[in-house]
Amino acid sequence: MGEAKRRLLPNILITGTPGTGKTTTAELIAEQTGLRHINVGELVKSQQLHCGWDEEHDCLILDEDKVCGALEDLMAEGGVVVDHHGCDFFPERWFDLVIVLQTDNTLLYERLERRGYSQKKVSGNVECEIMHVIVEEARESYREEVVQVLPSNTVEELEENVEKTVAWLKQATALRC
Ligand code: DAT
Repeated sequence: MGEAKRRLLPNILITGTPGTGKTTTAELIAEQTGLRHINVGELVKSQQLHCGWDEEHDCLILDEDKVCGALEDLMAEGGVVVDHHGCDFFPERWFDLVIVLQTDNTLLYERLERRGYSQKKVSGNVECEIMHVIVEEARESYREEVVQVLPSNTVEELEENVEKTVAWLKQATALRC
């Protein structure tokens, strides 16, 4: 039996370019389902799971091995919703559902400017969204049936994405019992 079947509850990854709504979506899913939310960026900061500062991209350099080591036991247990802007370094076996959020360029630009990012960082991230970098990364890293690409432009779409995920979780959990 695979590891995914042994977990009592499924694990979900919410990924996408910064600003697409990963944390907001993951928090709502956790609130409505009781799943444990892990924001990888916060975990990296609080547990020092990095190897310094990337001057060019204006962000911490993740120590991917340390991040995976810190999450392994929790992921084996199941019932976790992880949010992170990258997805290719996690073990594929960890996730039963991978959601990639997408946002229109203009909206994303505004959200990132509001966040106080530098012009360079805003443009870099918007370009990443235009090039579908994270969608491609998810499709290369996980089985096709596990990956769902969802729009995240409006509050209505946010609510719909949460609803769909909660419904998916109910069904997946019922199948496991
Ligand atoms: P991320 O975790 O992907 O960086 P976030 O959850 O912090 O993104 O959201 C960035 C901002 O955009 C925040 O102010 C909440 C808002 N937001 C997120 N998803 C949205 C949506 N679908 N519609 C409108 N605003 C949204």
